[in-house]
Parts: sequence; structure tokens; C-alpha cells
Amino acid sequence: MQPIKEGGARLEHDEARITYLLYYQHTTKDNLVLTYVRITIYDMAGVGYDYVLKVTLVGAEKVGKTCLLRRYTEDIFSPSYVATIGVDFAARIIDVNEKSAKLQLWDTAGDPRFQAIVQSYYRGVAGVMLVYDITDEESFHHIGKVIDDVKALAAPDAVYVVVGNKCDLENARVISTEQGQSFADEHDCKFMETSASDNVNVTEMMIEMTATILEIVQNH
Ligand SMILES: Nc1nc2c(ncn2[C@@H]2O[C@H](COP(=O)(O)OP(=O)(O)O)[C@@H](O)[C@H]2O)c(=O)[nH]1
Ligand SMILES: [Mg+2]
Repeated sequence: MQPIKEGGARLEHDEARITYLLYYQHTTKDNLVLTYVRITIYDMAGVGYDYVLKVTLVGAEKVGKTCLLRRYTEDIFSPSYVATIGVDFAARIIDVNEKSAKLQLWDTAGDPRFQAIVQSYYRGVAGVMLVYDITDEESFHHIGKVIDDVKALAAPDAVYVVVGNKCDLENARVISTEQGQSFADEHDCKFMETSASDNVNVTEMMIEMTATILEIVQNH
């Protein structure tokens, strides 16, 4: 898979961050494929950290992976839907138990055409967030279908969090908190219900996951 064209564009920037859109083009047997990666780089000059932790968000399309990532790293929420093409990436420093970690968050595209690149992002992950939408039964089944594949690709001591997103939409709920919790218990995962739109449990989820990862890392 030889890139035949590469490039990038600066999308937006302010004093604290720059967002780039990078792309490369390559050909497969009969297709021309364009891969985009959106990258937000923060001005972290002078900011030290003890660990870099790679975290992948997994889940069906439209469950809110990109929104959770943006809510946590930029504290914004956008109600319009822009499909992630390829991979969405953002980072933020988190302080837990007197240690600083740089969390690298990757939103993998649900589109099966991108499975090849998506798989490579499972390698070396310290944390996996398995996201479903509490108003969408199909999305809950989806994480049940992919969890074994993800566990096969990720590091054996990776930490898993089952995330029931859109908990602000209580009236449209079809997956109960108990269902989510028992799925998580069965698969040895942590569990949390979140809302990217109302900013419920997003920071808590990141802290909980990071604390668990650091516990494992420090006991090695
Ligand atoms: N009500 C509600 N809508 C959400 C929430 N999170 C995401 N959405 C909406 O769900 C759609 C898909 O979100 P997105 O993050 O792009 O999904 P992704 O495909 O998993 O990355 C968008 O229209 C969002 O505005 C949430 O917590 N509550
Ligand atoms: Mg997305």
C-alpha cells in the first residue's frame, strides 16, 4: 500500500491549539483510496507528563464517539453529525493520583472500508472504550459482537470501559442501566453512562479509566 499523494491543511487554530487535516491517497487493486486523519495538537510547551496512554473508542456509527472525544478534549458539543472518515484523534493531559498522563484518544471509523487502518490502532492501546447509544438496541449488540475481536488485538492488560452514551435521552432509552452493567460485569469491564451533550460523566469516565490503567502500569 504505497501512498501516491500526501498532503495536509490547517483547519483552525488559536493560541492553545492547531487542528490539521492530513491525507494520503493510495491505490488498492481497483480503487483509489483517500484516507483522512484529523489531528488536534495542543500547545503543551512546559507541560510535563509521566505517561502517554493510547485509548481507542470503539462502537457503531453515530453512538457519539467523536462527541465524547471533543467534549473531553475541547469541552464542546456539536449537534450536527459529521461522519468520521479514517481516524479522529485528540489528546489531553490528565492528572490522577499525583501522576500526569497524556491521553491520546482515537475515534475509529465504523465504516468497514477502513477496517485495515482501524485494526492497527488497537495495537498498543492501554484503554478501550466500548461505546453504545442507550436509545439504540443495535448499537448495544454491536459492542457484544466486536469485544472478542478487540480483546484479541489489544494488549492483554488493557482496561475496558463499557460506555452507555446519550443518557440525556431518558425518554427514548431502550437499554436499561442494569443491562449495560451486567454486560460489563460479564466481560470484566468497567461501566458508566454518559452524555456528551449534557457533559455527564465524561470527565469521571476518563479519570476512572486512567486511574485503573496507572494502577496496572505501576504494579508492573
Ligand atoms: N442527545 C445526545 N446526542 C448525542 C450525544 N453524543 C452524540 N450525540 C449526537 O449523535 C450523533 C453522532 O455523534 P458522533 O460523535 O459523530 O458519533 P460517532 O459516529 O460515534 O463518532 C451526532 O448528531 C451527535 O450530535 C449525547 O450524549 N446526547
Ligand atoms: Mg466519529
